[in-house]
Amino acid sequence: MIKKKKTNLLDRFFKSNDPGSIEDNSLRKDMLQDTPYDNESMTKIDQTIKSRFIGSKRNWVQRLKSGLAKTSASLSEGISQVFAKRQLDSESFEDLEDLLIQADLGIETTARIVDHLSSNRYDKTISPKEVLEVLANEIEIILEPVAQKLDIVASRKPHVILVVGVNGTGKTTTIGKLAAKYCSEGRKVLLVAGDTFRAAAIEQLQIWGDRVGCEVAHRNAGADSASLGFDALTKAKEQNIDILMMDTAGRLHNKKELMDELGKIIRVIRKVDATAPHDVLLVVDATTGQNALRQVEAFRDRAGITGLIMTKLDGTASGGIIVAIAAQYGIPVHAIGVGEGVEDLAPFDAKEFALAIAQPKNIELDNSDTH
Ligand SMILES: Nc1nc2c(ncn2[C@@H]2O[C@H](COP(=O)(O)OP(=O)(O)O)[C@@H](O)[C@H]2O)c(=O)[nH]1
Ligand SMILES: [Mg+2]
Repeated sequence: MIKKKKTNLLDRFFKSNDPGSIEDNSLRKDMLQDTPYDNESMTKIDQTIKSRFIGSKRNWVQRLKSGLAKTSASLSEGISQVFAKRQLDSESFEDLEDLLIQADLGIETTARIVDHLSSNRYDKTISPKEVLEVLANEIEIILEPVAQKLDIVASRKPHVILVVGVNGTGKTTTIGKLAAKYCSEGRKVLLVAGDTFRAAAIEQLQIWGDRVGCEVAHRNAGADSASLGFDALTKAKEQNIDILMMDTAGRLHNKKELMDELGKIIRVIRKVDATAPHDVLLVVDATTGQNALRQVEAFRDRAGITGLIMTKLDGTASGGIIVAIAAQYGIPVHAIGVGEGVEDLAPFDAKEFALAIAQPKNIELDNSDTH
């Protein structure tokens, strides 16, 4: 199992380049006003701040676990049936392969897990719990390299993020959540209502802007998205904005002219800043299943995506697909959506995710009736 170097807890949840968010620092300051400044008090204060984030982290993990409960239950039930009182042989491997493929984990991941078991345990008995542990381990190894924070480079004024994806995946909501996080860190954020197809989409982003307290550049429905992007970026440069996040209309990945329009947005933005966009984020709905692979491929080829955010992992998600995407494309996964609220964007953690899919707890009770 890959051991992750433990970094500061707050750093793991929030930005790496900053010493701490404005919110954390002001909380620390408020608490210091009534407290003597010594080591013991400082430790207490830091623990209080940490517990706030541990609290929200637990909430995310619970949502993730319940979102993946269906996948994990069918995996653990299936594994219990296949491996109870049975040796590892070619027949049990085939049954395991079927289970893993059904869970959307993908061919590479399935092959990895089966290879691991066949090279180490062939002809031996194995408990369902052990199989699940191997599964969690291998999933973590696959996810670890792609679990990467979205790094905002402070010297870029602005750091430009373009958000793309098919309809209804959660692009606008995710932009709102990210904007809330960045604004709370004291960064100057400009949102761009680049989904000019529908008036409601422009309004939706404006509501998020009002809610989190940041400006939204917009035009009327039907306006040219690329030229809106050009003007917004020009304005952001003049106003020393830290982060510009541009929404785009949802488009089917197999509609050529709509995909070409994304290329146009990028070309026009580059007339203002040749290095932009610095991130092109694909928002993928975890309930989509296998279709997500085709979306990743098309948006990678046509819009040069640099990272993914997977949403709706709180629902009845088919979360295994994220493992298949990681194994096949190796594209960074920056965060996951675990609800519709402003705080429901969790950092993507390989171990947490692996354990949520392969929850060993599910079969601990059944274990007694295996060999
Ligand atoms: N349960 C859940 N719903 C989400 C999540 N992210 C977005 N949504 C919902 O999905 C729907 C579509 O979201 P929207 O941001 O408008 O998608 P867009 O068309 O890609 O911009 C809305 O009802 C959102 O509230 C999530 O992580 N979990
Ligand atoms: Mg939208």
